[in-house]
Amino acid sequence: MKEQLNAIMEEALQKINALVNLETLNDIRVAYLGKKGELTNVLKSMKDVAPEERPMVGQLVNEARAKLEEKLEEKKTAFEMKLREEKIAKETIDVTLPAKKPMVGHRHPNSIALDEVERIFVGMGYEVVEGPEVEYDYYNFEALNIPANHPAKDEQDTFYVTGDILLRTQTSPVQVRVMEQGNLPIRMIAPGRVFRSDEVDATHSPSFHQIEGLVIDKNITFADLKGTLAEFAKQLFGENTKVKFRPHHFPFTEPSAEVDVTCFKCGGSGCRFCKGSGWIEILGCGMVHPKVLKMSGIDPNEYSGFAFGVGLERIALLKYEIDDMRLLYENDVRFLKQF
Ligand code: 2NM
Repeated sequence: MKEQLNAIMEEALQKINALVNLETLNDIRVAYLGKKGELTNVLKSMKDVAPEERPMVGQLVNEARAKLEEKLEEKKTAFEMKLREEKIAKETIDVTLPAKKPMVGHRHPNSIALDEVERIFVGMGYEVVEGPEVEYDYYNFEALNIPANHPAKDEQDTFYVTGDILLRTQTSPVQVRVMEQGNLPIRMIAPGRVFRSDEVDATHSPSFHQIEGLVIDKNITFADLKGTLAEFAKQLFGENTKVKFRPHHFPFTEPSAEVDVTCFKCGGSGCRFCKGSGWIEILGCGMVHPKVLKMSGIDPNEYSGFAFGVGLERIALLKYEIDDMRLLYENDVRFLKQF
């Protein structure tokens, strides 16, 4: 029995030593240590061994098994080490290669334009005030001298949440809220998102952004309005920019005007950009209607004021020469990072 065991061991160890790769290692494990393996066979023939010798033989088989397992494990570790070393030798990592840059976002043209407009007005002592996008009909229309059945209400036909709550069509309701608080004088701009029932095209969107300005103090005149907007236009479009006021009508101001600036591309001589006119329309404005002041608790005999409204997208499109408003809403980084 002992000789048989020795012979098996010698053969097994030889085979293990002769192994050339991991794949055949397991075959040897099965052949010697498996359920039908050589060592198991030896144990099975234990019945032929004299009872007093059985413990000794059992121990020998166990020692043999342990030894084979140890050798197999050694060999396995050696193969795995070798494989890893080969892999490392093959993979050359060039630590001097530039790293992959993480994708970073970019400020939206609307945000860049808004920052610019805010900087200009904050520089003139204005406060920036925000308010709710979901408004009462009262603040959005009624308090701005647009009563029920007013045709302007039809033009601005909007998104109603309930009969008297809606998505604001302008940011002037923020100004009504400030006027109601009664802390005079007021110098403010109200930037923010507004909503109108418009079809999407190159110059329209059902949701866009406005910046409305309001100044209320004693002795505020149309001359203050003109001077303020002339300065604004210069700072936004360049020192040589001139402004032109054309009479217009808004329900909340009287008198009212639309303002054009000289084309910053051609300087006013006429080009493709300004469609040959030399002028580009940028905003609406006027002297706050006495009825609007009165409704918010301000005495029009003591105080007067001016207001204006500009479209943020319109400014961004003009300033960055973007020809389609839809580009501003697609969030394509390749587009956004140009500005
Ligand atoms: C515009 C044009 C003219 C305007 C009026 C007011 C308020 F609240 F004082 F009555 N805020 N903004 C105004 C005036 C807005 O947008 C084209």
